[in-house]
Amino acid sequence: VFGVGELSAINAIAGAYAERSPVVLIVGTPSTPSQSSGLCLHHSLGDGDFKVFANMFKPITAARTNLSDMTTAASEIHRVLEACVHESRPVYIELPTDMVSKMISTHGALDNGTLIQSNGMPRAHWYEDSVVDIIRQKIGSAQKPFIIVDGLVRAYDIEGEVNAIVRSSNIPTSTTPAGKSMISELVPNVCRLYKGTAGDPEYSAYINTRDLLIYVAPLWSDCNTFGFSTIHEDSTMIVFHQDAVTIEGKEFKIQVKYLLQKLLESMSDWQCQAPVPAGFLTPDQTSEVVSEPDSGQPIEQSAFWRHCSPFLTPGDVVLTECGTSSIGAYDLVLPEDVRMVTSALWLSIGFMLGAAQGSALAIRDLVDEGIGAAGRTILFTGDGSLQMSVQAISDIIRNRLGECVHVSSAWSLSKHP
Ligand SMILES: Cc1ncc(C[n+]2csc(CCOP(=O)(O)OP(=O)(O)O)c2C)c(N)n1
Repeated sequence: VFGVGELSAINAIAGAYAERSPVVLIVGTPSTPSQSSGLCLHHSLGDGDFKVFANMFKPITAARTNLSDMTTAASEIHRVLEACVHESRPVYIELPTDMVSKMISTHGALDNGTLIQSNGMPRAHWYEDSVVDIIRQKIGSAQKPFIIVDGLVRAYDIEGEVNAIVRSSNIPTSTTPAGKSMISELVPNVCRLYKGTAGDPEYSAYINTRDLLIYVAPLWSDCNTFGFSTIHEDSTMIVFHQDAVTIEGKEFKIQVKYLLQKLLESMSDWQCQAPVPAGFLTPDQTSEVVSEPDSGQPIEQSAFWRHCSPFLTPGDVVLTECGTSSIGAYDLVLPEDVRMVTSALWLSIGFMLGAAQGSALAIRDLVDEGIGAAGRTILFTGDGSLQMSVQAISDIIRNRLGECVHVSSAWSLSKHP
């Protein structure tokens, strides 16, 4: 609903814009005659301005349209959906009430079953090979290369390429909080999460002394970089963005998805020989044993999360709400094929319960349509955040999403170290 409804959603849409989530916001607006005659309608500001809310969404959506013209409605829907997928960001569609029952021509619309490809930018074929050569040469001549996989990998649709490079190259690799679950944590060259100055000083020193850092899809927010401490000198980094790669500070405009595919091909006969010290590997690859908590003693964060790890199984989607839950969950050890959803930039409490509902519903739909595997949705949230959107539990019950498991971090857990 325009005005009141869309403004209730504006925080979530801004978050989706900041964190690169593709969302389609469809707003039911007053009929076109009511709008053009400037009536004083409920849910409006009473001044006859019906564009005011759409204008508020301008800075936080990739594209907008008002379906007020039957002749262009189909092509307009196509245009905004394309922007949504290409930019992996929200879009905004206004639908006046009198247009709902109109029949429109499908001219300009997507053909049935046509998928919009994630990357719309034209390929710069003519220098792809030279850029691959430069990168390949830098990697080959580095003594101590290291890969950091960050949070925008899925938004850039390069998860497959990045995983393949990590596995085939054997280059020691880590993720940031936002990048957690973008690569399998059980691959032998995958190390613990990189927490910069907030983490183990020996591990940070090890990464700081790498002579080449390959940073993929960075989300360089204060929280995700632990006060910007995981961002290294330009001169030691190759940074892959969506449509550019920066090599030692020099930027090349290029579609990175194709660049990574060519890089993978060019590196098929090469493997990094630098071993990772065992202590820096993900804990499941070591013999580290977590002792049982002492009954009567407060449960410590460090033990709690490690004890939760065996509960996770392949196919699960794990959502961690802002606050203690998201920070604690950095220490979960994820089995193969577990997707983690967290926030590392917008960090608005309360959205994860609704997101968990959406995740469970999406998994069920994908299974029903035969295009996805079954898996549980597991939410870790604090009691404060839960209260922000607790009514989403009614949707979980209504949709019979029995697989949704909610763990509220109790006072005793969150307030004790
Ligand atoms: C919409 C919004 N309001 C306020 C904040 C500031 N904030 C961050 S964490 C937090 C407390 C969350 O409490 P709870 O969910 O119980 O988490 P825990 O105490 O376990 O960290 C608040 C108020 C925020 N991030 N988002």
